[in-house]
Amino acid sequence: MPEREESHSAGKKVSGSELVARSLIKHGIDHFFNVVGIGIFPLVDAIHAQRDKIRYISALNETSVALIAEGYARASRTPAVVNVYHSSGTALSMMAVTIAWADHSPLILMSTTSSRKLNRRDQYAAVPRNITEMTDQYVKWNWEVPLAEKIPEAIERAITIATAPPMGPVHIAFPMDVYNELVDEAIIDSRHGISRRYDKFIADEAGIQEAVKLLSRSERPLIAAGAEIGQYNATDEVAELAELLGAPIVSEGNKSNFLPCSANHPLYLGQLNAIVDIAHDADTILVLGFDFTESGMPGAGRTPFRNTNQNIIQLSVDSASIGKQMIPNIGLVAHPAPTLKKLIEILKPKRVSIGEKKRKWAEDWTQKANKKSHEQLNNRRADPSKPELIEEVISGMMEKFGEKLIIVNHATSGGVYINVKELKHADQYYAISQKASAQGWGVPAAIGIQLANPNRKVLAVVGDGGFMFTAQALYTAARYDIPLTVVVLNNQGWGGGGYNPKIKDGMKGDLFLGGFRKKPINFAGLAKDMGVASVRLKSRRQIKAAIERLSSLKGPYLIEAIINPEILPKVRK
Ligand SMILES: Cc1ncc(C[n+]2csc(CCOP(=O)(O)OP(=O)(O)O)c2C)c(N)n1
Ligand SMILES: [Mg+2]
Repeated sequence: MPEREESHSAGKKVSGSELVARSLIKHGIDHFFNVVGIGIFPLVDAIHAQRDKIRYISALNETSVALIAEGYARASRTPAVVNVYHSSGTALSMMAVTIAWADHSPLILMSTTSSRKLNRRDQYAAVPRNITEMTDQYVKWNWEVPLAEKIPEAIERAITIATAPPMGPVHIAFPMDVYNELVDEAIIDSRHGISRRYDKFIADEAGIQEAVKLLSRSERPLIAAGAEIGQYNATDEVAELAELLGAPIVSEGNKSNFLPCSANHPLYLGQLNAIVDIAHDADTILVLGFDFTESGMPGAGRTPFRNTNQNIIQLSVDSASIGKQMIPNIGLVAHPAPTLKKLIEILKPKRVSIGEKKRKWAEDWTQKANKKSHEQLNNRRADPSKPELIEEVISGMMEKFGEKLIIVNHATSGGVYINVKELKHADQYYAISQKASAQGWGVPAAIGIQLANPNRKVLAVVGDGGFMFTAQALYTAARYDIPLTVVVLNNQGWGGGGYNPKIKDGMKGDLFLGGFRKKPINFAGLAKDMGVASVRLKSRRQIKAAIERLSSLKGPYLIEAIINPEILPKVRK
């Protein structure tokens, strides 16, 4: 017998499931998200054995648990690990994978799949081919781990790839028998688990110089700052640059998954969709890690960045995004924080003049943006001089929790009631991008965001239709006393987005289950029956007490705010 094998039989053995737990801990993973099932029990036992280092979080189905993990990954900007059951569980968790792809969350999906002896047969919880094929379109990398001894390598690769800019989801699969496979400690490569990465890469200096030249000459400069700025923590740099240039800032998408600067910055005008013409009016646009969703814009299919008589400077951590949605004059591939710092450093001594004309340009657009948001809000109030109940709930929460508050916006047409301008810091706000647009994200993601921010207060604002996609996720918050607050805007169903006229359209209305008028749902009652403290708000007299009640609660809270269903679909422009 060869010498090496002899030493194996004499050496200490470790099981595949222990290797998974050990490798996760080695990489600093401190939450394990899972729904259990046949094949996964040995792994859950191994995680449980390490419960002082890794917290086990479960949910009633894989859609919820994977969305909770996505929220955790998004907010912490660190990998979140979710392990799911065979074909069906992987299919249910795919919603989170599509969102993690769109919004670049470092989600690590692990499927437990058929044992190596039985795969590709029609057997228990069968998978027709490799389960990793399910995620092929959405992940940066996937791998079905062939041997238990490869587990440390698989986990290190998954974490490294998911977190390398641009961040995004990965998928690894474990045939269920690898959890019980015993491996000799001696053959496990101890190098795994110690890789450090330095990735704050700065753009080519020649490109930065070119950008400085164009920006300092510009009379109508605009900063289109996208989610990358918030995700890679370059929000202070964006604010400083805007001030140096006298340039207004617009953010991406309908809701912006990360804010690019504090929303109360005087140069922040809100989302580009609302004032898309500013992009046509600007002479130079600095496009920073920005994804725009054309279908949500006036004149869909027509890029707001024309690239004629206009200079476009595009910066992204993702080389594949340069030129994808617009063709820039200057494309910079780099991490935004050091690159913007360098840009500021070169620009500062130049003392770019912010003359009368330039100041007026920015002021005019600020006024237009403010007017537009006032109009939108007033159109969605029964009486323009009186805030709706939900607005008062949100402002009451802002008052009570101050800078500790984090708002998760998945309110569909009710998003207009969230006054982001009241938020002092970019890290007080999360939303799903239009690129991901997936009803049901809000509540479970907010649970994950609360887990990632145990000392903050998460307030999820959701529509009643969206809430019903994943309402049972709240049971996780109830069981683990996760103290988020959820506000459900009850407008009797799918109110905006063109659904309402269809729902009201006689017989056709019966086709759309999303109108809850015929059979109203009691959201506060539903929450209460799952063990979540709740209140149904019908009048403003109840608001103060409803918010005060939070002081005595340990776990989650649901506030159902009633609104006249006619209000939200009133304006649809
Ligand atoms: C997974 C998924 N399915 C379907 C849709 C299409 N959709 C967009 S909005 C909406 C209804 C939202 O209703 P609600 O949350 O009550 O919002 P409201 O318009 O009433 O404010 C649906 C079904 C979607 N975005 N995601
Ligand atoms: Mg609704």
